[in-house]
Amino acid sequence: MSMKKSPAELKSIFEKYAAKEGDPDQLSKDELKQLVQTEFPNLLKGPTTLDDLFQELDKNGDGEVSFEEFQALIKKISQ
Ligand SMILES: [Ca+2]
Ligand SMILES: [Ca+2]
Repeated sequence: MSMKKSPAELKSIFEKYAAKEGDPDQLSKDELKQLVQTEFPNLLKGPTTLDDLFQELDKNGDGEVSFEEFQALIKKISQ
C-alpha cells in the first residue's frame, strides 16, 4: 500500500477526522487514532505507539493536534 498522498488529500483527511468530535479544527487523541489506523496503519507497525505519536505531534500540549501540528506527521509519512 502506498503511503503517498497529495497535500490536498492530506488536508481533507485531517478535516474529515478532526470534525468527528469536539473542535472541528483539532484532532483529539481518539480522532488521531481513527485517522492513523484507517489511513496510515503502517505508522504503528514499528515501535511507535499511538500515545508516543500523539505526544510527539501535540507540541503545545493542549491535548489536541492542530493542522499546523499535523504537518509533522505529514513530514514523517512523506519521508
Ligand atoms: Ca475534533
Ligand atoms: Ca496541540
